Amino acid sequence: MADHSEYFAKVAQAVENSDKEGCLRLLDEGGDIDPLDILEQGLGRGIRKVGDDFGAEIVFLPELIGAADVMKAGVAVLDARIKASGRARGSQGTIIIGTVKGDIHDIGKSVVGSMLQAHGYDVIDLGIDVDDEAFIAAAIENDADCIGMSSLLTLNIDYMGVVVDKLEDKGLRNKVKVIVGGAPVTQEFADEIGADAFGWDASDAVKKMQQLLGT
Ligand code: B1M
Repeated sequence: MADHSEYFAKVAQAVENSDKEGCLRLLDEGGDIDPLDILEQGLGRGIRKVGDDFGAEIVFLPELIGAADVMKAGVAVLDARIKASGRARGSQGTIIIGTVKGDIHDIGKSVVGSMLQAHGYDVIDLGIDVDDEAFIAAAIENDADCIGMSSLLTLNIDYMGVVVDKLEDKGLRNKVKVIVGGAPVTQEFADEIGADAFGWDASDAVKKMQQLLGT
């Protein structure tokens, strides 16, 4: 297998430098490399470094926003490649996905949605800052098999439990499965709130969905 580590390091650096033009040029050059690898080992590595530096107060919000902007532009390019790699097949199920109320991080959630779509699921992406009513209304309206919730904020993930409880109240819990994910989310947390599955990353989310829906 070819060693792309130098290439991934350059992509990561372009994100860290908020260098959108350079990043998009690199993505053009890497058309034959697995887009998920570029995402995780290139773009993802860069944005996590900026996130860590932000947490350590080495960089500040403008740098975080600049790097996120490059990341988003890069994800859009890779998204198209991920979706194009999905073979046409009958629907494997309908999934409502969104970032929960109070949280505006949308990159990871969108990647998970694209991967599920590439694997034959009908994905309805409600976007960011999604409340319980919107999740449940969309699930009913689309006769969904599953709700997927994402959050990156530690203080926010409890809201996922609110949605699970509301599904229960409405008598929908046996009909609609729930998968949760995002950096602060763990399997233990998923168990605690009564979710059916936890996805570590986009590939794991697909694997768990296949297990959940028997597809
Ligand atoms: Co924010 N942010 N941010 N941010 N940001 C984090 C999350 C943080 C860890 C940075 C830090 O301090 N080190 C920190 C959270 C701390 C905490 O609570 N643990 C943080 C903070 C504090 C904030 C603000 C509060 C900052 C402020 O305003 N003072 C603010 C939040 C406002 C709000 O939401 N109400 C904020 C804002 C922003 C930006 C707008 C600048 C930007 C987001 C842009 C956008 O999304 N359009 C941003 C970014 C980019 C980050 C970091 C740097 C990167 C996030 C990202 O896109 N990662 C992040 C640091 C970090 O993550 N290390 C940080 C790449 C993405 C591909 O990975 O989203 O983890 P990720 O998704 C993965 C997996 O988690 C998993 O699969 C994905 C693909 O592998 N996954 C799922 C995700 N969802 C899933 C769902 C599933 C299954 C798997 O099933 C449904």
